[in-house]
Amino acid sequence: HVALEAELQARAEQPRTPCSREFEVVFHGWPQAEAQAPGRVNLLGEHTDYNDGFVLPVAIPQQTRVAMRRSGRSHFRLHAAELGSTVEFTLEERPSEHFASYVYGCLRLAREEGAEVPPLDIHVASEVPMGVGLSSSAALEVATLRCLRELLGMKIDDVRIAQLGQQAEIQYAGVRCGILDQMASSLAATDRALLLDTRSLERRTVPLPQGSSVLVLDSGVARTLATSGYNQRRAECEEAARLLGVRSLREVEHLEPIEALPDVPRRRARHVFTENARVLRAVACKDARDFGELMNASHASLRDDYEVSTPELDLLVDLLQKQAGVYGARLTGAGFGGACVALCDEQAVPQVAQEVLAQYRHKGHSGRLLVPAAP
Ligand code: GAF
Repeated sequence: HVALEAELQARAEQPRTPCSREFEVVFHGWPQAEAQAPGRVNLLGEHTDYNDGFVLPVAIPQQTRVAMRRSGRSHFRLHAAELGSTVEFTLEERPSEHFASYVYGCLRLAREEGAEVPPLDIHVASEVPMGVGLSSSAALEVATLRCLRELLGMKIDDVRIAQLGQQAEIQYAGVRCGILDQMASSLAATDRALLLDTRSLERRTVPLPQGSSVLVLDSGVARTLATSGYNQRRAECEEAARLLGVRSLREVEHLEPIEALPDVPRRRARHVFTENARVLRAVACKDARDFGELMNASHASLRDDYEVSTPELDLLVDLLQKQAGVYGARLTGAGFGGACVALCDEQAVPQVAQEVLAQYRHKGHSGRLLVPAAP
């Protein structure tokens, strides 16, 4: 306890970050702990994680920052630009604001993990674009849990943090997600991709193909159906696994039994099967063009077999794929709107972004550049 107090004191004497300065403006005192976590963009391996499959995300530069202190009050106070005002709650009454439910979920799960969680003042500042498929919610969960680990001296590692974040999403935000986003936010770096086996959680980092760089553009179309459509896809995969007599679609070793299924389970399972294979082939690619071809094939599979694309995503992906300097492009994240990711010649990134966004605008849509982040 004494060591913890000394540690907190030492922290209190550290230079102030913008997040802790904002905390001070809101709560009139300094935070006792601060942590951050990035969003992610998934290069390949979409809708495979809840089927025990492979994923290949990379962290993005944008971060979510969380600052906290013990409040000495009877309730929690949570402040974030996204909330508009300070939200108050106790651990026994769930806040009605959707954004607050992610933080609330983490607090509850930290308590279930054995931590004594006293009432806290919490400030959240996020640069991760929300609602576009770059895991703003996972960044919030991981940053919140990291901050709690630091403040309360919790003995949990980065994998456990990802698992608790996933539970916060499932139990408190109503999305039956896999573990891709939270593992990426907790463990991925921006300069190498993270190859993750979501069944065993074995992982290793792999370099991007030489001379290539990642570009992410927002289609400007808010994700619709993201929650209901997502949970429905998951249920369809579970049904396909049941029909095939396996615990998860990861266990299917050949395409033949999948091709014999009725229409919907066949197409859902075929996407998962071929997408897992694409991830494993991609990490063996030396040439960016081969990697890009796999991304193009992934988009076609997500559009035709998995049915999570939209006309705007298809248009933006098409414009990207036709642009010189682009090796491959696809929708990224859950789909139903949101962003596209492209693998580009690193020299060409600014020009590709400018030209594709102009063409997209010309067709009556308003997209925007998300990664690399505008200065
Ligand atoms: C969302 C989910 F949160 C992830 O778990 C993953 O399933 C992804 O959609 C699709 O690949 O981001």
